[in-house]
Amino acid sequence: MRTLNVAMIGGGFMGKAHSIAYAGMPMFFWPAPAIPYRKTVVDINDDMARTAAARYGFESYSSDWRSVIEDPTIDIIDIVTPNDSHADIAIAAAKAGKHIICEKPLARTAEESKRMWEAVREAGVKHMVAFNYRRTPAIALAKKYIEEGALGAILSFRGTYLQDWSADPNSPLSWRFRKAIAGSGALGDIGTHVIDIARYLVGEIAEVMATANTWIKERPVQAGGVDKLGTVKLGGEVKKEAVDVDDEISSLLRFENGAVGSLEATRNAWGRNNFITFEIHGEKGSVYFNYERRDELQVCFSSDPGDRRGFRTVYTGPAHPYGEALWPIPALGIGYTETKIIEAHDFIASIVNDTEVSPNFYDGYRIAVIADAMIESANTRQWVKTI
Ligand code: SOE
Repeated sequence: MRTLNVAMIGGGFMGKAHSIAYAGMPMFFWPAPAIPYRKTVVDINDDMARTAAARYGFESYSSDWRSVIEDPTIDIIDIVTPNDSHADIAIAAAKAGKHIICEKPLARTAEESKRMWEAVREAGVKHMVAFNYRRTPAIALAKKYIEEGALGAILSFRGTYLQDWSADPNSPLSWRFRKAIAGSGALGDIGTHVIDIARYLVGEIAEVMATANTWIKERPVQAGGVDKLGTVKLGGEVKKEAVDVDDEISSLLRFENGAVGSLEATRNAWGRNNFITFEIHGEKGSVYFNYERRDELQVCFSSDPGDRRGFRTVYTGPAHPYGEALWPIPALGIGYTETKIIEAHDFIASIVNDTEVSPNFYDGYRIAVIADAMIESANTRQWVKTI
């Protein structure tokens, strides 16, 4: 069986998720398309790189990302760093002929994302952007129903991504609240997941009209270190600095195929944790999904007899997308890890079989165009076209 050597750049939370995915992928998908070998992990902090190598099972570590790009034994560059370094690393990796998987959002802006897409296209390498949630079996099942025509023509999409980890004003000002590093706030971090799901299920987004708000104008500064996603609070005399990104985005959507929709994303919604939801209405039925109950897809078909019509629950399992590879009984429990394992599988299969995988850097670029248009619309209070 072929082995592909992985160099992962970034040793934080997302590095953990990707490492588990490489280790677990052959356990779910057998025979595996290839075995991903965890060769080198890179972090600019030498201590973190050493710890990540030991903890995440990498053969070696480094604090210099350029050294792994120059290393001829590396097949895959995996980018799990903050957003401001994605473009430099990905463009250098493409020029060196490496296949690339990059965490979301692809970059800070559409302009950066476009340069990344052009670089991978010119190099002819495989590329993927890690919008993992579309690989939740229940979301892939919604896609199957839509493609089979079970919902008829799609009329509307209502999507949300609500969290509360930054609702406390004492949650520190990590890189996620700095425009220069993150590009945008809740929009880029989590709203882009909903854009990905909307494009995947309904189609290309043609026009947006948005509002953006920054509820907490300044936050205590986190001095270096890993972003702890609000689990650490910095109160008292700690220095504060201004937040220059959105805490919340709300947008109306018009799709190229005539469907309409809405998107809301915030990290300030007390009581909501990973509340990714969508409800889709078609001419012949509806589906509803909530990631906090991610084994379930709620469905309602107009063909159901009138006295039985209503939403019912399909629990995903072996009969559904990815079901044969996952667990043998419906509702045993799909998690974040499983979505990352499926993502790693589909990326590695695209390398081995020389096929295109989605979402790729083109999708990442399109998502960035739509996100930038939402910010423009929030500033101008006008509809903004995205194609
Ligand atoms: C923080 O909001 C975050 O870690 C996002 O960056 C991830 O993409 C999301 O899946 C979980 O929440």
